[in-house]
Amino acid sequence: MSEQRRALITGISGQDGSFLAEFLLEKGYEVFGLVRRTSISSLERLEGFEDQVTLLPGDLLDASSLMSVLEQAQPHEVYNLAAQSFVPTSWSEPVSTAEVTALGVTRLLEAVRHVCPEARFYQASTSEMFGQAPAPQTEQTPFHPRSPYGVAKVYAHWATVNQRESYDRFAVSGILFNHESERRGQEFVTRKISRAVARISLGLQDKLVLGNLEARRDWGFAGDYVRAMWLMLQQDEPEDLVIATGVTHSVEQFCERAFAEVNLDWRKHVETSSRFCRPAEVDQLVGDATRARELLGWQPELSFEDLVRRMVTWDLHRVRQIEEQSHTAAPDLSR
Ligand code: NAP
Ligand code: G4F
Repeated sequence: MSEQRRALITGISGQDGSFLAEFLLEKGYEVFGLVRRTSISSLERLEGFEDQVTLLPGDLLDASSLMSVLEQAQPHEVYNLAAQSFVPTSWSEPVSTAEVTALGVTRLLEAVRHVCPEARFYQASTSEMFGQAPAPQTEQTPFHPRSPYGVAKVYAHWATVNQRESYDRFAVSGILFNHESERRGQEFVTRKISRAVARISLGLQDKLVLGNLEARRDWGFAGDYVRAMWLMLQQDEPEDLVIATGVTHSVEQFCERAFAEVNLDWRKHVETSSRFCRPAEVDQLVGDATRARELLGWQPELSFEDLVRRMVTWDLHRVRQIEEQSHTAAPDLSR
């Protein structure tokens, strides 16, 4: 009988980490997740399968913790999904973003090289690295990042390529375009919209304030994208790939679609404010994932329309649930 495969996921508490953990468990992997200490638990996304994964304490800022986690897990595959991933925060905290999102990757690559050099390594790269480069963007498109986050990810991308070229390691960088789900953080625009649509339709708020409505993104479904991550590590040869749907929509179009799900006119509820605009914007992202289709046989399954419906439906359910709980909760007299 062959040995059970072991995978270590950094960023397991995040959107992608939770989908990837579920995916790998279904494939029969033993799954380890690196989690950092937070003042309140950030493991909500692992609800329902938390007891099937082994969580190990560590932080991309702390090299010794990475060595210790790798020694305990002895993984065959390492998926580095941990990052300070919210683009606006990278302007308010550029140095800490670089520490985690750029240098953190070097710390992890070096730790893997010393502890388990045979482990295959996946780096979560991003279409933000393309920035203002003309669309459609492919593996050959030169990078022109427009945020400290994008700059940090370009460093991490090349650090991964360099480990591959220097030490003949299986290390790859997946250049993923925006992917969303009901597990997306509430500060990202799609989830901000789907949640507000739910609250507005239930009469809990009236307005939604956004920034640039003209920005265009190639939005896919996170569940489809973690499948591509795994496929990239199953190839005979390591290769960096673009993962995208090839279809782009504006923030305005996302609003229109989401409000239409609850039969509301987005124009009556959406306002804009410069507060949510960025010092430098990425105007348009559209990925060409031809190479991934050829090599991995990968293509997205959920359409833009189904993605929006899924997110709005989930938020309607969730907001109703929270409302019901707040009305039925008994006062806590013990404090
Ligand atoms: P996410 O939901 O923001 O998750 C980020 C994860 O990183 C969380 O688990 C977070 O842990 C962890 N983390 C942050 N700082 C850390 C540190 N110092 N040490 C250890 N862990 C740390 O992001 P996501 O959307 O799942 O994205 C996953 C990865 O793909 C990220 O690297 C992101 O930059 C990249 N990416 C995302 C997209 C997209 O559209 N979603 C597209 C391209 C690339 P806590 O729970 O403790 O905060
Ligand atoms: O949802 P966003 O914050 O995602 P963004 O900046 O594209 O970054 C996400 O995707 C990247 C892949 O390309 C990842 F690497 C990154 O980690 C993250 O997951 O913003 C999308 C667009 C932007 O153009 C922004 O200016 O929506 C625009 N927008 C308009 N109003 C807004 C808002 N974004 C946010 N977050 N909030 C607004 O109110």
